[in-house]
Amino acid sequence: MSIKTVSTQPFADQKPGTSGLRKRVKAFQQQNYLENFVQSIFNSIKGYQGKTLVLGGDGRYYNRQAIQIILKMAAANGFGKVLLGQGGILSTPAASCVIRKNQAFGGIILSASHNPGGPDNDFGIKYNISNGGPAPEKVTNAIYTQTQEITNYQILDAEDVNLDDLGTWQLGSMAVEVINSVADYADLMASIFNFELIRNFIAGGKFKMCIDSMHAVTGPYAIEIFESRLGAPIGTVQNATPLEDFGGGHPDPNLVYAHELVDILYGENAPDFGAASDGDGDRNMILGRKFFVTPSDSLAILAANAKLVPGYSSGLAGVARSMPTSQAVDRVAAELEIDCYETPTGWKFFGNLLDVGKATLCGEESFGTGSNHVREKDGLWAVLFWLNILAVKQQSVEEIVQEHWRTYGRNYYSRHDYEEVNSEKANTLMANLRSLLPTIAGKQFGKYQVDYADDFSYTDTVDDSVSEKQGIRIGFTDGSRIVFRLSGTGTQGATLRIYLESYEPDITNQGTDTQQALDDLIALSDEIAQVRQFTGREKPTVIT
Ligand code: VG1
Ligand code: CO
Repeated sequence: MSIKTVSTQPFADQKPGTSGLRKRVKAFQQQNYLENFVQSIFNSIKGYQGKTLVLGGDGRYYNRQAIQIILKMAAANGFGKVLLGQGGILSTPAASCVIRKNQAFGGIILSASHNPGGPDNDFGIKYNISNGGPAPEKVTNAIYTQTQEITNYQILDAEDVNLDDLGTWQLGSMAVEVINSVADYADLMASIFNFELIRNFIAGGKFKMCIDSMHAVTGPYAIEIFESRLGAPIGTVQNATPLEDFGGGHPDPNLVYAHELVDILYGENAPDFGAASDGDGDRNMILGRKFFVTPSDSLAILAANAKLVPGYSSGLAGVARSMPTSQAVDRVAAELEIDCYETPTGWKFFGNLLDVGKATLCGEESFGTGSNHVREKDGLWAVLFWLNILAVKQQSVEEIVQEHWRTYGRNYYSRHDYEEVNSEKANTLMANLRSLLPTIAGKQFGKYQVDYADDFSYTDTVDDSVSEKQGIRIGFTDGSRIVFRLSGTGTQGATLRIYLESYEPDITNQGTDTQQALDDLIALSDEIAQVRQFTGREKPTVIT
């Protein structure tokens, strides 16, 4: 087997976004496109010769082909070993778990998360560092620089590797060990949560639940954990076989795309609990019977009840949330007298806080929660956390949330997305908004007075790195906020995200419909940013 050096030329569009490089499958299928990016990862990291790389993906279309290419390139570039999820499957949190458990040098995860899959849809690739977490900006910037300078890549001239049978194969001087995709992750979950308690709770027969894997990667994990280890009835997990095109669906666990599960939880004889995960298994949606838990509330409730879970029984060191996430968790942190950190959007910004033990739980409004057990957000972990709390408290999901609001007040919260907007128009909207900031501070809009208006800039408290322009936020004196930012994960045009939040301490006003409660702020966001005018849209594409 010989190592081939192939000459190539840079592609201009290989800058990683919020979570790696995401493009249409067709873009990745261009000659040398994937190879360039992979070689650029290897060129930007040092000291991996003879070391171990973890590799796997969410099983979407092009996963298996990409894995063959990456294996041959890892071998040609001098890695000692690749730990590969069986069939090329590893959920994002499981990949993080495997990197940590094996003290691997790093990992490559193939996913475009909640974006649809299939030949005409999306694919993605992301590099994770030795702590198991997404590469920080200094690494992704270095990768990007390499993509712009690349002249050649190295690949082993070899037969394809058997991805499907457990065992160790030789690829040149590198070993490929095909591992069980689920076992290490399921063991980690069993070490954090009280499986015996949850098992008895489910076995009692009074409590019913439904888990939707949306034809994506969590299927095998959810079956092993909920049905095999926790004894939930067979069929508790639906849409459990990962498909290359996710059954033609959009594997995004929210009220819009997870409608199959929503119909069940809002239908007749609805179960007590429902949950869904996204394409790569790092997101979660939590539902009670005819009840939806806002992700920001979920984070706050997990933090407030963490002591009920064995893995967190000694308390939390601190919590962290992304800037646009609601401030519900801040109130819990204040009550617990622990620190609460506010970071830019994207899990990579939590890594340092978790590594040095400043934060134990982290979360994002985009259906992502996680903890220091891995360095990615973790969908099934959040589901288990809820089950553990439910089993201890013996209350319904709705009762738990309402009790939380009574104690801490309710943060009404919603995100309005305008998808596939013309990029130029979206950029103009943001530039215009930015130019208004100095004049907005202190201004009165109806009943709202602006407290602050800025473009969020973050200084990492551990390594002092600075990330600028992370979202425009307008805060009002009553604690309400409007945040505007452009998505860094979309593959078509621009996606404008508008995050809206208000705070209601009065129990008698906590039962309003969310969109109604945020009515004035929604109108105000349009007035200030001229959203309809710039986007040419009358309403958002998706409201969560
Ligand atoms: C979105 C979410 C962000 C999340 C990111 C990756 O990013 O808003 O909170 O971390 O997706 O999640 P953006 O830039 O499009 O707003 V995942 O499940 O796609 O790995
Ligand atoms: Co995801």
